[in-house]
Amino acid sequence: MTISGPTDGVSELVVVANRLPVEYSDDSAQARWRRSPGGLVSALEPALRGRRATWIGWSGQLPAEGEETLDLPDELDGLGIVGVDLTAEQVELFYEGFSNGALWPLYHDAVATPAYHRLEYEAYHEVNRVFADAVAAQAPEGGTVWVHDYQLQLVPAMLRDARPDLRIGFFLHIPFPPVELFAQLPWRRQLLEGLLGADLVGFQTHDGAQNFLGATRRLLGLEPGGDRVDVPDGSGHRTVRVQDFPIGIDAEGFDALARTPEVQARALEMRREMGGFRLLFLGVDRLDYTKGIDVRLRAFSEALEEGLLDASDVTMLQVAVPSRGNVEEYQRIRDDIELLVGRVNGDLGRLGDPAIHYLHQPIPREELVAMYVAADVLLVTPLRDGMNLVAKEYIACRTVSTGAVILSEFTGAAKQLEAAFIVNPYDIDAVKRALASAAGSSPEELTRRMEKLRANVFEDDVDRWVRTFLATLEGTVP
Ligand code: GDG
Repeated sequence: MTISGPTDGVSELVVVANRLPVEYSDDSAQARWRRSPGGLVSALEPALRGRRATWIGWSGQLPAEGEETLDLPDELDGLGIVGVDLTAEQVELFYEGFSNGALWPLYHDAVATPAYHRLEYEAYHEVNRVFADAVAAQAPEGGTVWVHDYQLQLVPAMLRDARPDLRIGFFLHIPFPPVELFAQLPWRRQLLEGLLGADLVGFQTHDGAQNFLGATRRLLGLEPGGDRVDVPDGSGHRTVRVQDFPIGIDAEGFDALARTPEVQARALEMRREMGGFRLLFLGVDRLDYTKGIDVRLRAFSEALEEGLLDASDVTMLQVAVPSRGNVEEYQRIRDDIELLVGRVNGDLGRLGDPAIHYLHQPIPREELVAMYVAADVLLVTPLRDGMNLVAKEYIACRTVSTGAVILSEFTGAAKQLEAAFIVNPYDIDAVKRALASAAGSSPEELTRRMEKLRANVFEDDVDRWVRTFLATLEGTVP
């Protein structure tokens, strides 16, 4: 494994995440690396602007035997880039194995059974060490480091050992489970101690922060108080702050894109293509078993069968973006969902007029925004979700304050978006009723709700998330 990129160590903020925010494009005469669109990099853009920053992560490259990895640029649009190279075996064991086969299901209420394999944990430890070493070599004296997400939970403590001069923040994008579940993990102590290497540990929700503090009490015997916990450090102790920082989106950016004539025209065209129906229901998710895609398909089809919704009046579009296709559980959920779509369309569709339009492909951003503009009702029914940005993006695109969101109570977003139609996704009858209720609400009622939702999304936007996290970490918030 090699580290590539600049080595002069002069950046002020170091961001560490499993993936680098870059992609290689060879679709033009000028093949080159460019910033990958969306995701964490757009979220952090405002914070990265105006200060020196370096991003450390894996480029996603897995060269075939005998091939070299492509050289990464040292810098891209002013952002320092440092690549961490991983082997195919490490990706299989650390990423697909421990991160996505053990931690992902465990942290999402074990909605799929987590698999704990010692070899995979060893690879997780090894790869976390590689990331920590890369950061230790890059970060300037006294600099700030922001580590992201469940793949890198051992990094904070490893980094503190090597570089006690650094200010270290960690943010978990997914839920942190109740201690009764977390306690299953054979390496629970190592992960808690890993996270406690940070000065600030951030979660999406208050519940996540409380679950973590509870785990430090129950499993490490610490005595957390308020939003802090003291941890032994040499002969004394160190205080770790633990708080919720609900992530937001670039609401103004989505709003502006939704207003462009091109997107507006495409939204109208989409509705025509889908039969010009009165009401369009929409779901957009990575194809993941936590997202409850089957829940909404069932509720929608039962609502049609029982006449709660009239098939000649409604249609549904479900986008299931391909994700983690090498992990077995993901292959199974794809089969389950596609079987269900086929059944519903077989039973309830008509020639040229399916009940459910289904796409299993990545969608360009403008097209996605046109879908948000076109849809009357967004269905967000995860069994558990850290936040759910799709709900917030849809709301930001409802520029004329129409439309409705059906939102699972088990998303982080439900804690903020109280004016949505909040549902328990395990209760199909309740989801069905919510569909009918959203479809039958008066325009005034929907506008009243949407105005509240838009106020939430515009106020707690991504800029605020970044500023609050970094200000807390850097000590300007007492
Ligand atoms: C994790 C947590 C938390 C998806 N497909 C396409 C596409 N996307 C974009 C969406 C949205 C993002 O990806 C998905 O974010 P979500 O929040 O909905 O879900 P996860 O991927 O599970 O994200 C989650 C999040 O981290 C942030 O902290 O909210 O709880 O699980 O931005 O728009 N964008 C485009 N084409 C696609 O096909 N353009």
